[in-house]
Amino acid sequence: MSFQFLENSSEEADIYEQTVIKIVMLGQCGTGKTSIVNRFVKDQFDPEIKTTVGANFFLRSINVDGLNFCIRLWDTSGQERFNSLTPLYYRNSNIAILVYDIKDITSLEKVKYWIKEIHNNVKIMPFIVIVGNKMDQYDEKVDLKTLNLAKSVTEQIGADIMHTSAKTGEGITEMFENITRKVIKNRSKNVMQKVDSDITEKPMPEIKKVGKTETEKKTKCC
Ligand SMILES: Nc1nc2c(ncn2[C@@H]2O[C@H](COP(=O)(O)OP(=O)(O)OP(=O)(O)O)[C@@H](O)[C@H]2O)c(=O)[nH]1
Ligand SMILES: [Mg+2]
Repeated sequence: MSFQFLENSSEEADIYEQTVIKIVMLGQCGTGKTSIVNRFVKDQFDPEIKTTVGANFFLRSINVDGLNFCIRLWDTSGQERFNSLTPLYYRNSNIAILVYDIKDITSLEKVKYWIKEIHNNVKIMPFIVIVGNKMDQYDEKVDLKTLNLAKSVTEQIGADIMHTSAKTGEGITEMFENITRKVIKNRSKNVMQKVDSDITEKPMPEIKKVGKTETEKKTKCC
């Protein structure tokens, strides 16, 4: 597990002054959670990216409709051996982004799993957003069934659905802007708080700079 901060220290200082939106990324191994975060935070895509070990923490500021927000992201591992740690990250979140792979219908099972899991373990449900990633590979003939199934899961729980490609960047900024608007609309003490009271959260694992993600070989994924 590691904490990752922006390289630019003045930007880092600024975001402590802003209102924080706490987001957790959940989903099956290999669906592209870390790639989505990397595209959003660093505007990068690494086709050789390694599987996440435990969870990594990211901060980024975002300006939506003229207002500044601090997005605080926990990117969790999809590996089952880390599932027991995951409540630490989703319990305190405003938004849970559940990522599925549009090329892999079985990744929707994990989406359903996390919906149940969160529902059973929190007092106040975060907003759930289901994100179908890898849209650059979308082929209607093959993938429409998966998309329709994802839509029906989404409708059943009254969540939002969005589609992205971490590879091309399609839909990534829009997705984070939309979920920020969603939180603003439902502003309350429960869903928003200042980052300075929040950042002291314990336990405090080692701090690393962006780009030195604690990872292991992709072959060990799931
Ligand atoms: N074509 C394409 N490949 C993607 C996209 N997003 C991620 N990938 C690839 O999918 C694989 C898995 O991506 P990760 O970001 O590591 O997935 P993850 O969900 O973080 O996986 P874990 O950390 O193991 O849970 C990598 O080979 C990525 O390069 C995308 O939008 N399009
Ligand atoms: Mg990852």
